Amino acid sequence: MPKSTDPQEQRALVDRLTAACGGSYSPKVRRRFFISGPQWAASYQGQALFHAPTRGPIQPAEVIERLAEIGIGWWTTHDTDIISTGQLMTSKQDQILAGIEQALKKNGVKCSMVTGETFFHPVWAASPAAEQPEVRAYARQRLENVVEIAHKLGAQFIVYWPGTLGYQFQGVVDEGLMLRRYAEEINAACGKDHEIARATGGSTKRHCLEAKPFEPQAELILPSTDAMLAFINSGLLTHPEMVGVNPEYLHELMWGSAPRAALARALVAGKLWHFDINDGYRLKHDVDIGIGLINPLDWLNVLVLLRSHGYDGPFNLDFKPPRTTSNYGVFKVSFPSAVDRFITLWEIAGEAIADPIIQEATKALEAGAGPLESKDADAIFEANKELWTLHELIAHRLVQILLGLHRGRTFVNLNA
Ligand code: 3MF
Ligand code: MG
Ligand code: MG
Repeated sequence: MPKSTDPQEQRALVDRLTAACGGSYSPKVRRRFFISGPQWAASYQGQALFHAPTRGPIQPAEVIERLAEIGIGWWTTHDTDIISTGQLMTSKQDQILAGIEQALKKNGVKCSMVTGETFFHPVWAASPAAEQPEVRAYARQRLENVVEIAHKLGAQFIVYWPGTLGYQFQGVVDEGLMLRRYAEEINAACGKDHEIARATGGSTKRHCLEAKPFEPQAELILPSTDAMLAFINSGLLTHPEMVGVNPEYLHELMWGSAPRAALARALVAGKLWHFDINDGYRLKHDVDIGIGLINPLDWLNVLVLLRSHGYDGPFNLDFKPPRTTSNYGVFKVSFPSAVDRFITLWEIAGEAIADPIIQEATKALEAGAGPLESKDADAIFEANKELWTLHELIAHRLVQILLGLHRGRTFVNLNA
């Protein structure tokens, strides 16, 4: 039987083994990246449909302080993560925001994004684009208020994850009408943004739509980033130029797609403005695991794409610390290790881009080998067939770079 660890000694054990892992970056290095820590991720208590909370509550000021210590320079929040539904749009809101501004300033942290919670409160049971005009009028006020909060806290980005914009039964709502109604709310938010920007001489925000294929509803009306791009270009928005997307890695994986391809489609549309980073499994629910714990190779490839296209928006750590992690562990292990895996993968992506073998192979593939303008398919195939083996070689090379094998790491014991 291994020796049991006294509860008083468990933190010391976690500290010692965390240090023994090595591979961590200093807060100064971590702050160089546009990485943001969500209030809701840090304060998630582990509750779910079948799960009671395993962690105690934590106040926003403390979250901001802990993120600052780790070296996470940006903070993101839902309106109701910091202001209860009843206090929104009252003088209590101003008071709370003043406290938040103070905490941010004191810790050298900036608010990069504010988002409206339009999924949790019972009022959203039929979605923020429900049939009832009073629900929608309330939704518009809520979104306009989010814009006000964003201006107040100096956030550049606003995210909309509608959550319940969907249904359990088809045939009950008219999807076309619902899309129009949802557009009216986004239009109201963009209008408010223009109004505030004009009044204050500030600039307007980047409004980013986030999709999830299912959960909490069985079917969603805007289930993917592609659907959001189509919605932006549908003609229903009065300010499509102000609206982009916030894909979430796992949300794309959940419906079985290649997240990298979804990101590429947003990139070429010029709409990839914000990115929720995490990890998980295909065709399962939203497990929100920390980046790189499940699909490090896919993550490497995602970051190669983003680096190659010069993506310079935020990387928002939208994950959920697991229920088995304590309040202490959230800031000792969860957040720092997620940031460090991100930075390492980012650096490895840089290595992959600069790798002479991948570069030479890619150049050769792009140069091709057949006669141009030929109408002879067989001749084109014959001319290129040896070249195309390089696809598999590049895939192998990327795994080598991920595992450090290109630096000569081999398992000698097995070779002996
Ligand atoms: C749900 C999510 C949300 C959104 C958030 C931002 C709670 O799966 O990912 O996180 O990211 O609402 O608007
Ligand atoms: Mg998200
Ligand atoms: Mg999610």
